[in-house]
Amino acid sequence: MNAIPSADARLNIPAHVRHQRLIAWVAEMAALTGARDVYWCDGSDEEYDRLCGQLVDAGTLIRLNPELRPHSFLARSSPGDVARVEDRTFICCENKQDAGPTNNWVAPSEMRALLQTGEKALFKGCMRGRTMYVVPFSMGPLGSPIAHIGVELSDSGYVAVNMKIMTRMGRGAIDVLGTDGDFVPCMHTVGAPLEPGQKDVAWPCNDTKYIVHYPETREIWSYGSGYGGNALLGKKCFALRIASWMGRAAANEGTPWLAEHMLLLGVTSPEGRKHHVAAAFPSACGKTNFAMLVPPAGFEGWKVTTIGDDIAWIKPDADGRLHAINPEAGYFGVAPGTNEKTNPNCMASLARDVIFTNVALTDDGDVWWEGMTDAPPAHCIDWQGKDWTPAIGKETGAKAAHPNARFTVAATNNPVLDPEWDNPKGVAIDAFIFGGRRSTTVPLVTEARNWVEGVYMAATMGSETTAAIIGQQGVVRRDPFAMLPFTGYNMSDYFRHWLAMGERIAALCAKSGAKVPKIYCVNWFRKGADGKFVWPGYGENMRVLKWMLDRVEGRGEGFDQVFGTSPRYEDLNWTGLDFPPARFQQVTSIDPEAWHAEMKLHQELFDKLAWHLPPELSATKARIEERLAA
Ligand code: SAT
Ligand code: MN
Repeated sequence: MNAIPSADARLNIPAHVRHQRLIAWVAEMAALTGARDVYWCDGSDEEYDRLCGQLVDAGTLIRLNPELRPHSFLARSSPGDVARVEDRTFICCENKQDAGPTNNWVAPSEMRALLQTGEKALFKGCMRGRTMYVVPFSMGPLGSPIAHIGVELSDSGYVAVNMKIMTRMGRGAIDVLGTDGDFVPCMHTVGAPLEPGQKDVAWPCNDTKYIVHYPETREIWSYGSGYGGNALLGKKCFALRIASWMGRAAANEGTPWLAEHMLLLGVTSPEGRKHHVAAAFPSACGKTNFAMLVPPAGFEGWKVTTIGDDIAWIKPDADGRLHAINPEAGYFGVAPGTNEKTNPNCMASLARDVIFTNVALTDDGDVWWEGMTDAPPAHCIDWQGKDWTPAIGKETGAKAAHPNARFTVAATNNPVLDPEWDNPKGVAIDAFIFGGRRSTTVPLVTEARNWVEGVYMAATMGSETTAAIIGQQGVVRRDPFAMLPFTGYNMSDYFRHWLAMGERIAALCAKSGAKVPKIYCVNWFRKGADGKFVWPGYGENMRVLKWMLDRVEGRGEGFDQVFGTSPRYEDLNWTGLDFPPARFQQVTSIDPEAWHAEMKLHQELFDKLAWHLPPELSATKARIEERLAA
């Protein structure tokens, strides 16, 4: 450890911290980064308000009109720091093959030289002139056997207050750690040191960005971005990339688990029967909307409740049931498109206590985004701080809110939060849903005939890209399990892990009488010749969900498709919706030509993932092709 002058005084270690490894690491990082001082977050409400106040003074946050949006703030990021940067995201394990062809890989020693040890290492002195916040957090209910602890060191106050909302952050996590508990160290810097006398900017960041994971030593090092999944390291970095590696590594001790990009919801029937569903969709494909779904007309008495909207950690119990927790405590959701019709529960969640990022500011001090209301405001300040009017928007194409504008809000603000959301044991999953954004080809809903076919569907999922990631939008890319940017190891090994999990739970369920979850593939996004979505989506997805749960309960009819089973028109409840059979045909039809082309894309994926690709998947593909040819 490098000695730093009067280290202990600058470290400000609170009396309740008795974890020597943690203290030593904080001291080492303070020395490496040259932070001006160290602040240990306790996670209290008083602290949150104080830090937000400081961020308002610094110009990072704007306090919204307390009458219209109480206890809420707006942040505007730098225009170059608006989404996850997948091409700057690295899995640095010893063996390149373990990261696999879907991840960027650099040898750990090389990356460490670049970030930490080399002469010009990026983290050396990176926090000069700034406070280093120590942010202890639990992913999952405090003390849950499924939960894990992380500690993020960050020079961003914005990160600290977002982590308070997104995780169980503060003193509680320190208490769980005790004197020698395990934690995942998460280093984060915006990469913008301040020289003496230099004035700060509202959103410091760096054009150079590195989002780095060392899965073998369970470390995260993030440089240069202050935005979302690049900076709130509990989320994608820990709860998906590192956790997916941990879950598979745990198979060696006989306790495998899954870390998945899935929402978790509860559905209760009018008779009071409750089921739990986990659903995987790529970023910005409506997970939050689905997790807060309001059952439509014709579904009186049905209730959908939210356990999580983005990530699930899933462990089998001794009876073979898969128990899932939401490791997060808040939602970092896409604002544009959210409104009273698409997601009234979300709008209610956002009534107060929110940090908005990159939405527009109205003249009366409230927020607005595209799709929030039918008519835009006559004038507002756009996400870049510029004047915006509908005329300017039309003329220049400028959006008032960035398409990846986000809200950060506590789960407890959600009026349909499931009572079990904080249960340390989690909820037992009855069905998995996988869905991409596809304007063609993939039908509304298909049930896999068995676990292997379900894994095939999920593995070959494609989706059109969105603003949640930097890069070209609207191009179809294969996004296996909606985990393409989040699987922290070799994708083929990930498929094997899923297949092994299926075998394991099938064996346990055979003994206990429990049921193996069913697997569904959905597509809400088919478009007609007019370029418009055919399926109304949102609350109407309940009709599809109900069919799935009928099937789970051993009722519900369907017919055999090329892959899996789909409902006929008469198998869905249409009460309250005018959706004629011809339109249903448009969203469910299988076009053999499109599917021949699709199968080629599946093969391209399999060629890319040839190393360790489970033979079951190629065999399933061959069977689908036989049916297609028949
Ligand atoms: O920025 S995040 O990674 O947290 C959001 C997303 O892409 O899903
Ligand atoms: Mn996500």
